[in-house]
Amino acid sequence: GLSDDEWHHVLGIWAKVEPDLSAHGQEVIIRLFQVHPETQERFAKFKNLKTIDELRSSEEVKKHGTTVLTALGRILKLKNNHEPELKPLAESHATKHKIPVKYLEFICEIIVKVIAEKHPSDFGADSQAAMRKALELFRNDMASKYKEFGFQG
Ligand code: HE5
Repeated sequence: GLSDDEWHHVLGIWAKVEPDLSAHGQEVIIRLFQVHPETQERFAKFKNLKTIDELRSSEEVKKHGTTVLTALGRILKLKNNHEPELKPLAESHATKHKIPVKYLEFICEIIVKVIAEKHPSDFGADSQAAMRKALELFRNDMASKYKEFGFQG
Protein backbone atom coordinates (compact mmCIF):
# COMPACT_ATOMS: atom_id res chain seq x y z
CA GLY A 1 0.00 0.00 0.00
CA LEU A 2 0.86 3.69 0.12
CA SER A 3 1.97 5.66 3.18
CA ASP A 4 -0.24 8.36 4.72
CA ASP A 5 2.03 10.93 3.15
CA GLU A 6 1.66 9.37 -0.30
CA TRP A 7 -2.14 9.26 0.03
CA HIS A 8 -2.05 12.87 1.10
CA HIS A 9 -0.30 13.74 -2.18
CA VAL A 10 -2.73 11.63 -4.22
CA LEU A 11 -5.86 13.11 -2.66
CA GLY A 12 -4.42 16.61 -2.73
CA ILE A 13 -3.98 16.59 -6.49
CA TRP A 14 -7.29 14.79 -6.97
CA ALA A 15 -9.00 17.68 -5.18
CA LYS A 16 -7.63 19.94 -7.94
CA VAL A 17 -8.87 17.59 -10.65
CA GLU A 18 -12.39 17.15 -9.28
CA PRO A 19 -13.87 20.62 -9.90
CA ASP A 20 -13.36 20.01 -13.63
CA LEU A 21 -13.66 16.26 -13.84
CA SER A 22 -15.44 16.24 -17.19
CA ALA A 23 -12.73 18.27 -18.98
CA HIS A 24 -10.05 15.99 -17.55
CA GLY A 25 -12.06 12.90 -18.43
CA GLN A 26 -12.73 14.06 -21.98
CA GLU A 27 -9.04 14.76 -22.52
CA VAL A 28 -8.05 11.37 -21.09
CA ILE A 29 -10.41 9.44 -23.39
CA ILE A 30 -9.45 11.42 -26.50
CA ARG A 31 -5.74 11.05 -25.75
CA LEU A 32 -6.19 7.31 -25.12
CA PHE A 33 -7.79 6.91 -28.56
CA GLN A 34 -5.10 8.98 -30.26
CA VAL A 35 -2.10 7.29 -28.65
CA HIS A 36 -3.59 3.76 -28.61
CA PRO A 37 -6.18 3.57 -31.42
CA GLU A 38 -6.86 -0.11 -30.68
CA THR A 39 -8.61 0.98 -27.47
CA GLN A 40 -11.22 2.95 -29.44
CA GLU A 41 -12.25 -0.28 -31.19
CA ARG A 42 -13.55 -1.55 -27.84
CA PHE A 43 -16.24 1.12 -27.77
CA ALA A 44 -19.15 0.32 -30.04
CA LYS A 45 -20.46 3.85 -29.44
CA PHE A 46 -17.23 5.63 -30.34
CA LYS A 47 -15.86 3.57 -33.21
CA ASN A 48 -17.54 5.83 -35.76
CA LEU A 49 -15.88 9.00 -34.44
CA LYS A 50 -12.98 9.46 -36.86
CA THR A 51 -11.58 12.92 -36.42
CA ILE A 52 -10.36 14.82 -33.43
CA ASP A 53 -13.18 17.35 -34.01
CA GLU A 54 -15.77 14.58 -33.89
CA LEU A 55 -14.26 13.28 -30.65
CA ARG A 56 -14.15 16.77 -29.16
CA SER A 57 -17.76 17.52 -29.97
CA SER A 58 -19.11 14.21 -28.67
CA GLU A 59 -21.10 14.63 -25.47
CA GLU A 60 -20.93 10.84 -25.05
CA VAL A 61 -17.13 10.88 -24.95
CA LYS A 62 -17.24 13.61 -22.35
CA LYS A 63 -19.81 11.72 -20.33
CA HIS A 64 -17.77 8.53 -20.43
CA GLY A 65 -14.64 10.42 -19.38
CA THR A 66 -16.56 11.72 -16.37
CA THR A 67 -17.80 8.21 -15.55
CA VAL A 68 -14.29 6.77 -15.66
CA LEU A 69 -12.72 9.48 -13.49
CA THR A 70 -15.62 9.43 -11.04
CA ALA A 71 -15.10 5.68 -10.53
CA LEU A 72 -11.36 6.13 -10.18
CA GLY A 73 -11.78 9.00 -7.69
CA ARG A 74 -14.02 6.87 -5.47
CA ILE A 75 -11.41 4.15 -5.48
CA LEU A 76 -8.54 6.53 -4.68
CA LYS A 77 -10.48 8.00 -1.76
CA LEU A 78 -10.85 4.55 -0.24
CA LYS A 79 -7.03 4.38 -0.16
CA ASN A 80 -5.83 0.88 0.62
CA ASN A 81 -9.39 -0.34 1.25
CA HIS A 82 -10.77 -0.06 -2.27
CA GLU A 83 -11.86 -3.68 -2.66
CA PRO A 84 -15.66 -3.16 -2.38
CA GLU A 85 -15.57 -0.41 -5.00
CA LEU A 86 -13.03 -2.13 -7.23
CA LYS A 87 -14.73 -5.50 -7.42
CA PRO A 88 -17.74 -4.56 -9.61
CA LEU A 89 -15.44 -2.56 -11.87
CA ALA A 90 -13.09 -5.52 -12.26
CA GLU A 91 -16.04 -7.80 -12.91
CA SER A 92 -17.50 -5.66 -15.71
CA HIS A 93 -14.11 -5.03 -17.32
CA ALA A 94 -13.16 -8.72 -17.11
CA THR A 95 -16.39 -10.40 -18.12
CA LYS A 96 -18.33 -7.84 -20.12
CA HIS A 97 -15.97 -5.30 -21.71
CA LYS A 98 -12.92 -7.63 -21.70
CA ILE A 99 -10.39 -4.84 -21.27
CA PRO A 100 -6.79 -6.15 -21.10
CA VAL A 101 -4.60 -5.02 -18.19
CA LYS A 102 -2.38 -3.43 -20.84
CA TYR A 103 -5.19 -0.97 -21.64
CA LEU A 104 -5.49 -0.12 -17.96
CA GLU A 105 -1.77 0.68 -18.02
CA PHE A 106 -2.31 2.90 -21.07
CA ILE A 107 -5.11 4.88 -19.46
CA CYS A 108 -3.27 5.26 -16.13
CA GLU A 109 -0.20 6.66 -17.90
CA ILE A 110 -2.39 9.12 -19.79
CA ILE A 111 -4.18 10.18 -16.62
CA VAL A 112 -0.82 11.14 -15.08
CA LYS A 113 0.16 13.07 -18.23
CA VAL A 114 -3.13 14.95 -18.48
CA ILE A 115 -3.01 15.96 -14.80
CA ALA A 116 0.62 17.06 -15.22
CA GLU A 117 -0.32 19.24 -18.20
CA LYS A 118 -3.32 20.82 -16.55
CA HIS A 119 -1.73 21.35 -13.12
CA PRO A 120 1.98 21.94 -13.69
CA SER A 121 2.54 23.83 -10.46
CA ASP A 122 0.48 21.53 -8.21
CA PHE A 123 1.73 18.17 -9.43
CA GLY A 124 5.39 17.97 -8.49
CA ALA A 125 7.71 14.96 -8.49
CA ASP A 126 6.50 13.62 -5.12
CA SER A 127 2.85 13.90 -6.09
CA GLN A 128 3.47 12.30 -9.47
CA ALA A 129 5.33 9.43 -7.86
CA ALA A 130 2.53 8.95 -5.31
CA MET A 131 -0.14 9.02 -8.03
CA ARG A 132 1.78 6.48 -10.11
CA LYS A 133 1.99 4.25 -7.07
CA ALA A 134 -1.75 4.56 -6.36
CA LEU A 135 -2.57 3.74 -9.99
CA GLU A 136 -0.22 0.79 -9.90
CA LEU A 137 -2.02 -0.52 -6.83
CA PHE A 138 -5.33 -0.05 -8.65
CA ARG A 139 -4.06 -1.95 -11.70
CA ASN A 140 -2.50 -4.77 -9.72
CA ASP A 141 -5.69 -5.30 -7.77
CA MET A 142 -7.77 -5.13 -10.97
CA ALA A 143 -5.44 -7.75 -12.49
CA SER A 144 -5.81 -10.15 -9.56
CA LYS A 145 -9.59 -9.71 -9.57
CA TYR A 146 -9.59 -10.33 -13.32
CA LYS A 147 -8.04 -13.74 -12.62
CA GLU A 148 -10.72 -14.49 -10.01
CA PHE A 149 -13.28 -13.77 -12.73
CA GLY A 150 -11.43 -16.10 -15.10
CA PHE A 151 -10.01 -13.40 -17.37
CA GLN A 152 -6.26 -13.56 -17.89
CA GLY A 153 -6.23 -9.91 -18.89
O1 HE5 B 1 -18.29 -1.02 -15.65
C1 HE5 B 1 -19.07 -0.15 -15.46
O2 HE5 B 1 -19.43 0.17 -14.18
C2 HE5 B 1 -18.89 -0.59 -13.11
C3 HE5 B 1 -19.68 0.63 -16.59
C4 HE5 B 1 -19.16 2.05 -16.73
C5 HE5 B 1 -17.61 2.14 -16.71
C6 HE5 B 1 -16.70 1.73 -17.74
C7 HE5 B 1 -17.07 1.16 -18.96
C8 HE5 B 1 -16.86 2.63 -15.69
C9 HE5 B 1 -17.33 3.17 -14.34
C10 HE5 B 1 -15.48 2.53 -16.10
N1 HE5 B 1 -15.41 1.99 -17.36
C11 HE5 B 1 -14.39 2.91 -15.32
C12 HE5 B 1 -13.07 2.72 -15.64
C13 HE5 B 1 -11.98 3.11 -14.66
C14 HE5 B 1 -10.74 2.58 -15.32
C15 HE5 B 1 -9.55 3.51 -15.22
N2 HE5 B 1 -12.58 2.23 -16.79
ZN1 HE5 B 1 -13.73 1.54 -18.35
N3 HE5 B 1 -14.83 0.97 -19.97
C16 HE5 B 1 -16.19 0.85 -19.99
C17 HE5 B 1 -11.22 2.20 -16.72
C18 HE5 B 1 -10.36 1.86 -17.72
C19 HE5 B 1 -10.74 1.50 -19.01
C20 HE5 B 1 -9.83 1.32 -20.08
C21 HE5 B 1 -10.58 0.98 -21.17
C22 HE5 B 1 -10.07 0.71 -22.56
N4 HE5 B 1 -12.01 1.27 -19.43
C23 HE5 B 1 -11.94 0.94 -20.75
C24 HE5 B 1 -13.03 0.59 -21.57
C25 HE5 B 1 -14.33 0.57 -21.18
C26 HE5 B 1 -15.44 0.14 -22.01
C27 HE5 B 1 -15.33 -0.39 -23.46
C28 HE5 B 1 -16.60 0.30 -21.27
C29 HE5 B 1 -18.03 -0.01 -21.69
C30 HE5 B 1 -18.54 0.81 -22.81
C31 HE5 B 1 -19.02 2.15 -22.46
O3 HE5 B 1 -19.47 2.44 -21.35
O4 HE5 B 1 -18.94 3.05 -23.46
C32 HE5 B 1 -19.38 4.38 -23.23
